[in-house]
Amino acid sequence: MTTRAFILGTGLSTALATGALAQDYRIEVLAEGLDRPWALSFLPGTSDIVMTSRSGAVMIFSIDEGAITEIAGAPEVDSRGQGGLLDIVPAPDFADSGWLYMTWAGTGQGGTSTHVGRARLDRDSAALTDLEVLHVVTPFMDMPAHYGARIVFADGHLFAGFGDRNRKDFGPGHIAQDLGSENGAVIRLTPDGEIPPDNPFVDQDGAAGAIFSFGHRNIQAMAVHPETGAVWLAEHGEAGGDEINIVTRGGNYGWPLASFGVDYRSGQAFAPPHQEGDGFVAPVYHWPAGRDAHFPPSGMAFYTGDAFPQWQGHLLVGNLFHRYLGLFAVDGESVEPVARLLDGQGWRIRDVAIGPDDGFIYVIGDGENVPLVRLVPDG
Ligand SMILES: [Ca+2]
Repeated sequence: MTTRAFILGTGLSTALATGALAQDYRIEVLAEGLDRPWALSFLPGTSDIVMTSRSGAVMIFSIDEGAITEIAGAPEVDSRGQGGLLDIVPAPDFADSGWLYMTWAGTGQGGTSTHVGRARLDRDSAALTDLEVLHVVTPFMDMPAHYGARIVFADGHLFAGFGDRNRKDFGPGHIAQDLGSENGAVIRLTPDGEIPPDNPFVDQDGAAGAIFSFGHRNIQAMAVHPETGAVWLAEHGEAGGDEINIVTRGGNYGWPLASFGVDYRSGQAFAPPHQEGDGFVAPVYHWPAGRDAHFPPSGMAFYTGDAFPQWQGHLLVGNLFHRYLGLFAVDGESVEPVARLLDGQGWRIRDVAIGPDDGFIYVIGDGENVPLVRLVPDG
């Protein structure tokens, strides 16, 4: 592969602490000046990366050419606050169907809501066609925050995780505890957007049939475990109390009735922590309260390539506020932090993907004027 010509620059080579997972790497900058990117995914069967911008743009970065092509026909989005065009994921049968699945904030009913849709990618015309909305999260709300919204395919279905729209009523009536609301929940759909008849709440009066799990605060990362096929996610706590969870059918993940975080405003706990016997699904890993130790997650990926064999099966999660990519050792359902990758770069991490051919680790920044980089083993 002759990829060096377009590389804009290389960063520091950073050795990890000693240990079985130690590995030097270097940082190669592939593109600069990106405007508010939110997601990146590799197009199956290619070395091309599809990316979104919260402004509403869909772009393809060709590793072979080192160039970005903007794709026409993206959905109309509301990019106020934390909204805009969010995740983008190719269908499992992308090679045949060309479907790209997306999430975005859209307007209606006097507010905004997270939308899930898909469109076919026509490479020849650099356009999306056949755009269709598959699911609109209900209810619409007037707060432009905590939309989620990641998508993964697992178990032959589409899973999407949404946020609680930043509701501050920390009681049992909270929207994340309301099975009639899809905010603060994970939904499960067929690839055509239908509600599967074996979803956990389809026969429950007043419940949204799409819901698969609930009691989540703001899901910003999802990934499928490469061996178990389980859906893992990371969600923001309030001030601290961020969590890594494994999604279970019908599970209540506790927000805001159980949390390791504290109220942003008062600094006081507003709920007991997750504990044995409270009826909530506890996280497999959580961060403590407070801004120093918290870990507001962004994108995540299990490492599955050959370039970093020590990291095989372990988990990479972006940390927005503290601006690094966390490497976590995973052993079954045990999760332990190992290293801070890309620490000291000065930009927030938004999403991470593993190159299917080269096994390198691809990362986009968050905010305005941020790069696309990759981590390549060194030494
Ligand atoms: Ca929880």
